[in-house]
Amino acid sequence: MEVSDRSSQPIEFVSPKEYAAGIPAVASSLRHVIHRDGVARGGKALLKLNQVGGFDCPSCAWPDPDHERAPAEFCENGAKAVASEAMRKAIGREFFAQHSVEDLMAKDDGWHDLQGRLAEPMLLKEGATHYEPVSWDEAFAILAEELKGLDSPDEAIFYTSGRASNEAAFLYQLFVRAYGTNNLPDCSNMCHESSGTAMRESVGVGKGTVTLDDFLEADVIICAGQNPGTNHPRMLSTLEEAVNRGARVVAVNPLKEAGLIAFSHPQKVMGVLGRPSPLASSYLQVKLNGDMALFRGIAKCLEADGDFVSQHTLGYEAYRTLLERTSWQEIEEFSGISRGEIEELATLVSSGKRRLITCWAMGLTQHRNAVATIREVVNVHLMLGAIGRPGAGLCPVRGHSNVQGDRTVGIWEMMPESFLAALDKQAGITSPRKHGWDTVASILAMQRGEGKVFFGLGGNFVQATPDTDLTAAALRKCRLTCHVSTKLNRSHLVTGKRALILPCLGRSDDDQGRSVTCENSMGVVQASRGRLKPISDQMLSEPEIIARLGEAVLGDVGNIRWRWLAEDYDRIRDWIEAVVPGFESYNERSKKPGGFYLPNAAKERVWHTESGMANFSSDELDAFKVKEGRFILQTLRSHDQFNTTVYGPHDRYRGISNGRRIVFMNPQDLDDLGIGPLRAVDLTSHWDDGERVAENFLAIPYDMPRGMAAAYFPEANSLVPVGSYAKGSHTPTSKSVEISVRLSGSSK
Ligand SMILES: Nc1nc2c(c(=O)[nH]1)N[C@H]1C(S)=C(S)[C@@H](COP(=O)(O)OP(=O)(O)OC[C@H]3O[C@@H](n4cnc5c(=O)[nH]c(N)nc54)[C@H](O)[C@@H]3O)O[C@H]1N2
Ligand SMILES: Nc1nc2c(c(=O)[nH]1)N[C@H]1C(S)=C(S)[C@@H](COP(=O)(O)OP(=O)(O)OC[C@H]3O[C@@H](n4cnc5c(=O)[nH]c(N)nc54)[C@H](O)[C@@H]3O)O[C@H]1N2
Ligand SMILES: [Mo]
Repeated sequence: MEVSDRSSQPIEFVSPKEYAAGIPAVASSLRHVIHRDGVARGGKALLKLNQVGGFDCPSCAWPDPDHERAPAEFCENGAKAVASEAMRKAIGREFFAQHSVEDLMAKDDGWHDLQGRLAEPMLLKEGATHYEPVSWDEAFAILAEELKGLDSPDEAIFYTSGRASNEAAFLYQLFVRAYGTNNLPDCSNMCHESSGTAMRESVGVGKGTVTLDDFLEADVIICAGQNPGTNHPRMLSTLEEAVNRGARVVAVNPLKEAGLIAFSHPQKVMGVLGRPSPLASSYLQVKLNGDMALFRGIAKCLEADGDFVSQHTLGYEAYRTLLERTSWQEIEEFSGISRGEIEELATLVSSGKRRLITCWAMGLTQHRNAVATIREVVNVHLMLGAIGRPGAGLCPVRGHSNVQGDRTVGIWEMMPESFLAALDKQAGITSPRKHGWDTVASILAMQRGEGKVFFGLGGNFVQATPDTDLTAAALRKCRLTCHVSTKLNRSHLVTGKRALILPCLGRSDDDQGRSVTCENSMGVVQASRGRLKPISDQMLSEPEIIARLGEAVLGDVGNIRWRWLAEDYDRIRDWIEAVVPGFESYNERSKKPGGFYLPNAAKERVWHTESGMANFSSDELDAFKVKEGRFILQTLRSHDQFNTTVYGPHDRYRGISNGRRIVFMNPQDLDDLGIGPLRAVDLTSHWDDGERVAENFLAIPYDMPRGMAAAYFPEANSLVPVGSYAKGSHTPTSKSVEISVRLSGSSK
């Protein structure tokens, strides 16, 4: 699936920026809003973004301040997300009559996003070249025919992307389980699954244990494997405030990312006119996948907090022995960081009150040993007793705005028995107990011909998953693929025999005055209400779509009356309250300004692990290694995209204009290969089952450790083998792919 770069301008690169935000960020937000014809709509929407009584930003999951909120409580990339969703342009029957599926396939992802909002249900009939309009009734009849026609409910796959509200997600999993399967893969499988798995094993809770207030009390904040300047820009104001109060920020990242170096607050006069404030006081350019070694090294230097360790933990003795056995040589070699620097960091985190927060994102979760790496981070916190007290704790920084909430309310292929039993009692059904397929298993099941109907509640499966060509072929084997979506994407074009597009309301759209709820990265649940008049009367809300699906496929079963539930979301919230602990007085509390915190046992030092204690892990030290002459490739986000939605062709902070098909490499490595800047190269990935090639990436010299490479997601996804995933969490290893690099046109 090769798609060329849209931009007709030549690719340019200049030195990367040394700070994030400031005037260019403000200018860029406004440009995106205006460019997408949404001046009035987009502008109006921005005023309601993240305000009490307004709607939750559809971009990342970083929390809103608990106390006072600024009049403009959004960032440049939140503005881009809103501008993309709030487009006035509608695409319906004329658009699809004009463009065949094949035509649309040849366009790039950025072009798809610019076309506008999906405005009416569309059907691609078997053998047809074009989508045509279909009524909602007919669409549900087709879904019912296909889903009822399967030999087993386990032949259907129900994917979720993390933008779905709690109400939509709860109703969806209710439908899927009443239908009879746990095949509920979600974007989280590719995202923070490793964090959930690791933290549940270590501390009994799969979620972060800190709040925004903790950042203001922390002494040290480590940001490992994340690029907040682009992906969580509002986090920079939190970090800035923490630094102003005396905290030290330590960045751990193979790439020098502008947002971690310094920050200029775009919404403060000082920030716009004044100097950027430095953020990271030290910047460790770790090797890709070297974090386990780095944290092992820190632990090796620490003196444990004896009281905490004896009262709250198990496994310390074994871990201590392992620490002594791990050599500095291995630690330095795997991490690429010198013993001296590690010792310095260890002194920093163990001085004073030992108030340490560690934040991480995809740089830690998308490796083969991701679970072991995150457990190693937890080990350090356990040694310091740096969890469950003010200013200290674990902070996996979530991606999608409601990915955490979706999991809380049941989107998981293996929800625990306690949840299923409560669901069954409330709904009067018997949920299946057999675990379902996660994302990787779903791809393989479709490839084998065992997954036959694919339904997506949001997202862009073919572009988000690894091994693009293999996944595309797998989807094409389905009898039906169906997507509930706001915007056109490639998953509408790589279809089963028949395909449906069901257009839904987005976060910013007025849903007859109704509000939904979302849970942010720190466990705060609050109401979100869109205010923009929907651009078409043919769009339905997600809960309505699911209710009508339930009605068409199952009819009212047990205690479930689909339409009644979806008419008034208070009723869905009452059901969530009855099923999920922590949602007492849900309706009342979620409507209060600022919402409410869900309980988090680990934060209270109550350990819901099997042992009832927090567990040290003792995994053998490990790092991804490649053959001599090869490189480790990570796939990452540019500044102008939200996952598979491409807003533009630039990556401002990294100094890139007009191109996405590029590969960043160490200048010395490029020299050794005789590859000059901007020369076209072919990338070949190597895996047990053979090679995958992606052609014509332009080489960009970049400040990063030797032997490493970086290219954008989703352009480089075709190189990630579906069989390469994290042990224990099945998260594709999007940050460690073994590749070789050669000039395009040359033989090996
Ligand atoms: N604007 C915008 N916001 C977003 C998104 C978006 O696409 N656009 N996506 C959302 C989603 S779903 C998510 S999950 C988050 C993603 O947020 P991030 O995790 O920040 O996203 P990535 O671009 O994948 O960045 C990974 C970072 O980790 C570093 N890294 C890679 N490998 C390693 C490693 O082995 N060790 C260390 N220490 N660092 C490493 C990379 O150099 C890069 O800086 O952002 C969310 N927010
Ligand atoms: N190689 C590589 N692959 C990766 C990653 C990586 O770092 N590298 N990151 C992974 C991560 S962290 C994630 S989270 C996944 C993301 O995977 P997904 O969540 O599947 O992908 P998105 O690009 O966020 O989905 C975008 C689509 O969602 C639809 N959409 C937007 N808003 C709404 C809404 O309100 N309702 C509905 N129904 N639809 C909506 C739009 O049609 C849009 O085209 O990708 C993963 N894939
Ligand atoms: Mo994500």
